[in-house]
Order: sequence, then C-alpha cells, then structure tokens
Amino acid sequence: MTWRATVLTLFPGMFPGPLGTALAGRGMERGLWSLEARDIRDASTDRNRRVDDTPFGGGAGMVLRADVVEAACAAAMPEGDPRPLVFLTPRGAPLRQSLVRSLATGPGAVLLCGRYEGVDQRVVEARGMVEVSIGDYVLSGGELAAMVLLDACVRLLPGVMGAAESAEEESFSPSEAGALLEYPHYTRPAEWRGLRVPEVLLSGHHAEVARWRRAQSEAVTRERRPDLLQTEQRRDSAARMPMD
Ligand code: 6GU
Repeated sequence: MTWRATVLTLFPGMFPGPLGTALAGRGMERGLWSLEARDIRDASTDRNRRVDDTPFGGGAGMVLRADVVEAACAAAMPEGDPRPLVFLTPRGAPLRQSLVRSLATGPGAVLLCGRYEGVDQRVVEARGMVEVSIGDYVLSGGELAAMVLLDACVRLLPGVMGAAESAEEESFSPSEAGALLEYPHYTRPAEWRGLRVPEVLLSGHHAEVARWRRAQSEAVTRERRPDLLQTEQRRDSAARMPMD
C-alpha cells in the first residue's frame, strides 16, 4: 500500500522540492509513497480569494480563517479518511522520532502548513489536529517543517532504504542503543594531512572498537546533550533513539 501524504499550503509550488530527489524521490517514483500539495486558497469563497483576517484582541499580523481551513481539510480528506492531521507550528510539541515512527506505520498524514501569525484555534481543535514544531527557532512558514517531517517518515517506509542502510539500522547503532549521540566516523586514508585515524579502529579488535565507540558516544552526549542522559528522559527502553 502507498503511504499517502497531503500537504495543505498557501505555497503548493514549494513541493515536492527536495523530497522529489534522492532517497525520498526514488521512493516516490517507485510508488512507495505519494505527495499531493493542495492550495489552501482554493478553499476560499471570498471573491478576492482571501484566506486571512486580522486577529481578535489586536496585535501584529494576520490569522488564517477557520472556515477556509475547514473547507481545505474537507476537500482534502473524504469522510472517514483515517490519516492524522498534523499542524506545523512553532507552538507545537517538539517533533520526536516516536511520532515519526507512529506516522510512518500508519496510512499517511495530512499536513497543514501555517503562515502569517497563525491559524484560528477553533478549527485546530475542531479537527483534532496534532500541533508539531521542529525546533526552537522561527521559520517563515510550516512548509520546510512539513518537508522535514515527511523526510523523516518516508525513510522509514518499507523498501525506501537500501539493504545496506536498513541492515545498519538493525545491527548495533549507538543512537538506537541507549539514547546517545553517535560516535565519530572515519574512512580512508588512514592518515590525512598528518592526522591519524584513532588506532583502535585499525586494530581489528571488534570488542575494543565497540567499547571505544560507546565511550565516544557518552562523551559527546555529555558535552552536547546532557538532557539525553537524564534518566527520566530516557523513557523505558535501552533500545530507543536519542530524539525519541
Ligand atoms: Cl512547524 N513552523 C514554523 N513556522 N516555524 C517553526 C516550526 C514550524 N518549527 C520550528 N520553527
């Protein structure tokens, strides 16, 4: 079955963009997933195709109207469409690999991209949208965030990744093994500009390599993401990804 993505946006021309190339693009060509970008403006009944209005209570910027967004959702999703509706907004809960995995396991997703100051909250709630952010910075719209979310989902779909890549994920990978950042990687030449690859990696001692990598993972995690080492953040299993 094809995993089906529908994006509701004021800028449908931004899609598929980078999702039409590389791994995701090949997956799309092979029919493993599909992408439909729909113009929210097509749902406007206004003779000037207006989609936004000024915020009640005052303040800067404009707000996408509830009636327009509802009409766009209704047009995109037939009654009983089982796909979750995700609203990309900096107000959302942080995107984690656990949500990515759960979306990738399902039939697909409908993604609403915010623009302007926001979307009338009544339609967000009436439609039971899941509000998601991709990080603590502000983008000019939800489109790039939607692409990030789709890329993360699509790479998990059965058949999208080659045998080498998926095999790598299933074997030991520190990022899967204990909520740690990855160890550093090296390849040939063994010496470059006078810089040697760590000798342990050339030793052929698999157990020592594994021990060294684990120590590197712990050190870089302590340095960059100490929050991942807090036990209450590690959740139940020792077999989770860092961003889970
Ligand atoms: Cl989902 N949207 C916008 N506009 N900015 C963001 C974001 C989303 N996530 C982080 N920054």
